[in-house]
Amino acid sequence: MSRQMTRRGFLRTGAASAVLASAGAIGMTGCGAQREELTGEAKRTATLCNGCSNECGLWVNTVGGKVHTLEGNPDNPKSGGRMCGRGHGFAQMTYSADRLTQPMKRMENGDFEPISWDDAYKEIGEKLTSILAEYGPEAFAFIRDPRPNINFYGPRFAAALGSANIYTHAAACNLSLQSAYRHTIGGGFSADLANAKMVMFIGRSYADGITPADMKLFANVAVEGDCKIVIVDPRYNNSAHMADQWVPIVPGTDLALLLAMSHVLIEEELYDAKFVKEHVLGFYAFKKEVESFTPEWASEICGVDAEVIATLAREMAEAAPAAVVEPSWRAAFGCAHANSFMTGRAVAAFNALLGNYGQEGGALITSSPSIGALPADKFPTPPAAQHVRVGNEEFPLAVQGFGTNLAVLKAALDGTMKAVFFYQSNAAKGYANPAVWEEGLSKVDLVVSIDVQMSETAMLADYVLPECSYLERLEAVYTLGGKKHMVAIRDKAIDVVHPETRPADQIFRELSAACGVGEYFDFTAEELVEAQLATLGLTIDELREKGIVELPTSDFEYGKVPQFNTPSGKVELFSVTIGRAGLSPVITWEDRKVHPEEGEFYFVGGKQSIQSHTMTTSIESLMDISKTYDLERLWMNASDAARLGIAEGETVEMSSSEYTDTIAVHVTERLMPGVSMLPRTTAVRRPTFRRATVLAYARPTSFPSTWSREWGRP
Ligand SMILES: Nc1nc2c(c(=O)[nH]1)N[C@H]1C(S)=C(S)[C@@H](COP(=O)(O)OP(=O)(O)OC[C@H]3O[C@@H](n4cnc5c(=O)[nH]c(N)nc54)[C@H](O)[C@@H]3O)O[C@H]1N2
Ligand SMILES: Nc1nc2c(c(=O)[nH]1)N[C@H]1C(S)=C(S)[C@@H](COP(=O)(O)OP(=O)(O)OC[C@H]3O[C@@H](n4cnc5c(=O)[nH]c(N)nc54)[C@H](O)[C@@H]3O)O[C@H]1N2
Ligand code: SF4
Ligand SMILES: [Mo]
Repeated sequence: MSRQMTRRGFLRTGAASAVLASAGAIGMTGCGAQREELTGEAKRTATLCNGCSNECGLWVNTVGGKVHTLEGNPDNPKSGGRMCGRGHGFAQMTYSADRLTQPMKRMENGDFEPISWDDAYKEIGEKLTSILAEYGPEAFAFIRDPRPNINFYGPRFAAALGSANIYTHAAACNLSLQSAYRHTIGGGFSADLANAKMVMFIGRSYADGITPADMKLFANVAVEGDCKIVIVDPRYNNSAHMADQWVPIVPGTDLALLLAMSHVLIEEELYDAKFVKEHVLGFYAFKKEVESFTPEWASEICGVDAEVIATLAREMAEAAPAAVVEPSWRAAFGCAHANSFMTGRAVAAFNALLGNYGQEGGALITSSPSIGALPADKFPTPPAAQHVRVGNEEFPLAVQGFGTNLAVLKAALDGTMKAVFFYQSNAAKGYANPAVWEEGLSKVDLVVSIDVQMSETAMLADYVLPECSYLERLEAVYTLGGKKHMVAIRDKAIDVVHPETRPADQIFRELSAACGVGEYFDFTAEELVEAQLATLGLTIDELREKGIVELPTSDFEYGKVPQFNTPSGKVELFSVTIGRAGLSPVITWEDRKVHPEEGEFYFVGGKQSIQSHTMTTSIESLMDISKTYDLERLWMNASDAARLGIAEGETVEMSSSEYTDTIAVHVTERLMPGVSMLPRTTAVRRPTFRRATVLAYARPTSFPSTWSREWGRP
């Protein structure tokens, strides 16, 4: 106990300074080479960060029409008055020399040349309409990062052209996990960390894959609270510092742990029998299935001691219903492994055995507000597409709202996908198998990328359309679900820095007209926001003043078992739908697809707290932090390093079935032996960007005004 007190005492200072580092505002236009005194009128505009999918609420302070500082909006539950370093850093994109400043067209020789907006629209419109006429609307696909503005414009654009092929990046993020929750409990859930007595995080690190409000809550609970926090991760991640227990696990075997913990609850009758009787379908089939999944069995597979597994299960049962396995996000079972879908089902099942759904400190299933129908004369709805979305037959269990972009890649490779548009997506570098995306896109007749910088996907496009940065545009309204229902605004804080960049609403208005379907986009962003808000009884001025407004529509109540949106209305441990799709109808064991052979390592990734995917790699200040703190090394356990005679900082060659490269090693005790870990973004080597780091090869010393396709390749 005294050790625990000391640890918590120590953490108090540690966590406090970590939070402080992300609090408040930092100067922005002062970053980088040109420090500039700002003069003129001071203004404050409500907006939402675009540095990652958390969309934190911000106040942007401008002076004389230039961005001065950013601050987290305290009323926004996602930022809780804070921003993370990435948010401050990514805002610098607005003034970055790496910005796209005009539309670009790829020429026959592969180089890019500027083209006027009018010519770009005309050429894209002609090519696209002739593709649709020849091959039908199923030969066109649209891939986007799913955020409210493009969730409005993207599907509308595809539908106006008659295509059902609309996808998100989820097949590179959390599609397996979300699909598992969809078919087991009807949708996603959140962990009520603030009120829990015990929480298990499986491959989820709030201190690495950051969202500021969650990070603050985590630090508070860890330091002040009496909640037991368990981190299950092959590495001692940055959240583990604040946790009570680190459980190292063989990557991709979390399912064995969950099944064995379920075995213990059932075998020792520690589960919530009342909840199971009333709200669970397929309990007896599951019980029979897990009979042989003892802690000893799991231990052999996942490397966690049998006694530790049994104890964790008993402790969770003891703390239930204020105990929960957190839903996790990407790395562990978002999409990484052949058994990710099954692992997600097992998480949902274990929580059901705890009877924690809807309970204080348990697993919360909440609703989201919805915007009402818009006036049909001004905002006509395009007719429904007359074909089945490409991929739906092959991947029938994928969450409908996401779809699977892998189906687009497959159709591109087999030559049936003729036109692909990307919005705020860097599939060719950021999803998986960049070489395969490059091959696939090279077979597509028309590739269009809408981005703010010349991404690797843009490098493979025929046309690149430069959007203005998020600080320079007004967008469709953002609704936030959860215990409270809210609505937030991303507003225009400054005029465009580069006159030839345009916001998405304008791009779709003009592009749709060039494609002959302009009648579906005949409104401005302001008109759209006003119409959307009118359905909620709000005005744009109200929202502009506060940045975020609470709606009275949430009916969340602790202690109320939620409605499970499954065919049976129950938690489905046995699913007819899943069985029909050719997978095991009952939750059971499945192995990960590959295991290392002699001399090989397991390989995992984890976010760098200061980087977002590929998109921050051209932000100088963020890259400086990564470099200064050597965050871009390949982690290796000290015993492995000693065996191989590798010293800290030494450069090694790493090789997989897909890729070979050299990298410096970080020798550490914070990783299980036999596992290697590469922080995300390290893998992004970009000769195209002058500020990109970790470049092993020569790169242009000055930023070129035209881009050569060759530079896109290492
Ligand atoms: N800094 C930063 N924060 C972000 C983002 C970002 O780009 N940068 N992006 C946002 C987005 S889009 C997402 S999806 C989330 C992702 O959030 P997370 O999924 O939490 O992100 P990661 O850091 O990739 O993974 C968390 C941990 O999983 C561990 N892990 C890897 N494989 C396994 C496994 O098989 N089993 C177990 N138990 N653990 C494993 C890793 O070691 C790592 O410590 O982050 C969000 N926040
Ligand atoms: N190895 C590895 N791969 C991963 C992950 C990992 O942890 N490791 N994480 C995965 C996860 S969780 C996710 S969510 C995906 C993310 O994958 P993506 O959604 O593709 O994210 P990024 O790679 O950051 O690319 C986003 C693109 O959007 C552009 N952009 C930024 N702001 C704007 C804007 O205002 N307008 C427009 N039009 N474009 C803009 C950026 O310049 C960038 O080119 O990556 C996945 N891939
Ligand atoms: S977590 Fe950071 S990068 Fe993501 S939206 Fe919030 S402030 Fe921006
Ligand atoms: Mo993600």
